[in-house]
Amino acid sequence: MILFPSLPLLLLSMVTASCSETGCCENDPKTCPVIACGSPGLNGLPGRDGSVGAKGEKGEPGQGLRGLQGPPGKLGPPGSPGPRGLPGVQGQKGDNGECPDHDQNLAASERAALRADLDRIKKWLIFSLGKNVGQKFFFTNGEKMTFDKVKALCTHFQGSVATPRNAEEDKAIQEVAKGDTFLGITDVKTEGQFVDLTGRALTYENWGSGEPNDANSAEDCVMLQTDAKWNDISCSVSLLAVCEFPVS
Ligand code: MFU
Ligand code: CA
Ligand code: CA
Repeated sequence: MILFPSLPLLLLSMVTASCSETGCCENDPKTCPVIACGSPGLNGLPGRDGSVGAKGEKGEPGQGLRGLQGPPGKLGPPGSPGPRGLPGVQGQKGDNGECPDHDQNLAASERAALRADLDRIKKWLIFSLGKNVGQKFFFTNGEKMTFDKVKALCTHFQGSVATPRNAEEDKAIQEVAKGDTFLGITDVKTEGQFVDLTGRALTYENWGSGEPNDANSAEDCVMLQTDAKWNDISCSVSLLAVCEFPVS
């Protein structure tokens, strides 16, 4: 609502008010030259609200009841893993697995095929590298080494140092080696008593003339020479390595 539509009207109302207070006019005609004397005017309406004051200081905490507890906060990050627990109790034995007939037949045929392949590979190996006499294969890697190294090499390949049990095996070892070779025979345990590496007595011997002589009291190994004869020799010399493997 507009209280005073224009400034002149507002001034007029103010002049009227001051005139009525003094109760003059007749005594001082100069003061109110325009307005005729009469009853005092009505009070003006209250002025407009003033502008908003400065913000007051924060008040003391209220004395009323506390508010309700808020909802739980967000989940925190995972902690580091704990120490390993003790092993659990062993479970019960499981049921027997199923093995249909056709699977067994397949496995059997696969086994037969593998067996055939293996036999063929063995024949190639013997043909190109080794010799087969009776129930033994003889092989060499063509390297010279001390007796202990020959033993380790043959054992590594699940064989043993070549040990002739008869003339035929003796000849086969010579043919494989083509050089001075260690045999799997020693008198380390009892001087002068040559046995094989399992401690068994020899079934065949082919010593050269005057051998074994334990020269310098230091010959406990046996060498198959290129002249096909045996000679006792130091185990520390390096000779060709020949191993034997059982035929299976
Ligand atoms: C013979 C052999 C020895 C050695 C030496 C050089 O002794 O018995 O083993 O080979 O010759 C005289
Ligand atoms: Ca000896
Ligand atoms: Ca000798």
